[in-house]
Amino acid sequence: MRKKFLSTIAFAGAAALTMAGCSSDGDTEAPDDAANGGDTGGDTTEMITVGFAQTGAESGWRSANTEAMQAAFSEENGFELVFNAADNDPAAQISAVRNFINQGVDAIVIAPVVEDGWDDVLQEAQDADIPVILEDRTVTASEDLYAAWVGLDFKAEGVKAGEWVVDELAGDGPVRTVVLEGTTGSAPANDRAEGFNEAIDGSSVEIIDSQTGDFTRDGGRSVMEGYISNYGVDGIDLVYAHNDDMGLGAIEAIEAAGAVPGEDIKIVTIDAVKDGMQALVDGKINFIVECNPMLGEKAAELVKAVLNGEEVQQVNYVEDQSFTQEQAAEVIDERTY
Ligand code: GZL
Repeated sequence: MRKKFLSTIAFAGAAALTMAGCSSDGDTEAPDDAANGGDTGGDTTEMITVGFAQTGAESGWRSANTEAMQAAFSEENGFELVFNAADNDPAAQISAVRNFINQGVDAIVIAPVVEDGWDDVLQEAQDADIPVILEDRTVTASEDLYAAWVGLDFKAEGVKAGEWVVDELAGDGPVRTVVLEGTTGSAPANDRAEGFNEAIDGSSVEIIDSQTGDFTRDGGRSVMEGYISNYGVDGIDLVYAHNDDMGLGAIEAIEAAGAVPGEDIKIVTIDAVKDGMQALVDGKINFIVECNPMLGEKAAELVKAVLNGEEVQQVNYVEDQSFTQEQAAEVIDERTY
């Protein structure tokens, strides 16, 4: 699939220099190779065709991640990107990967919607000698079936969120907590729950309900409406949302019920995208753990290294941080997503 083409810039440049060497005043010194008919064929550049199977467009984080991937896998960086967004549908995503295999792409990058169900299609990619790089979420399939993964430590994000809650909110009385879970079966939903539960274990933080909002704002709002109808705004002390978008939906539901988000009901979320950080600055969210979506450069570096036959690290973590309301106010204007 790799296409070779003359790097037109080098060729045109050499031709221009040759012309300059023949100019009337004779003053422009063209480089020797151009002046004496040297090789001006330029170098050939191989375009790498990459099939990218994105989860969908479910959240602000996903949009930032897609933009970062498209910027990294650009033509000027030597890539031809075949992009598919699966609308959060695991079956559609696996089908998209099968299409990439049939197209004979040079490499496949996947942000897997869910952890399970990947063994067969990853084996098919390996049988077709097409390397697979995972970005963002992980899978339960054997590491032998993909070349590398780049992303964030979701469990650590859940621990950070839980530790802040214990330090800032836990005391004698119970902290009655409702959870807005990410997409069922996804690595971030599983790991952020595990990390948070570990961190609150033995404290007065009490999870009274936990349902999925599928990482979307609408999902967060409708699940929060259900919680408010079941427990009343006075029956809930804290919302732990697995991403900003569901937290922003919860804010809408809390305000519609006449309560004050960030005060009557505290909110802790994960991602730190622009809208979430603004809500944090505005006092409607109390703490955010960042999940850095800028994974494109590392993913592109891994693809090129693997195709060049270089050894690569199987697990590649990207750093992230966390923000209180005061910290968010200091940095929000300089953030890029
Ligand atoms: C996390 C990513 C999650 C984000 C959500 O790396 O997979 O999916 O936290 C996004 O906002 O929808």
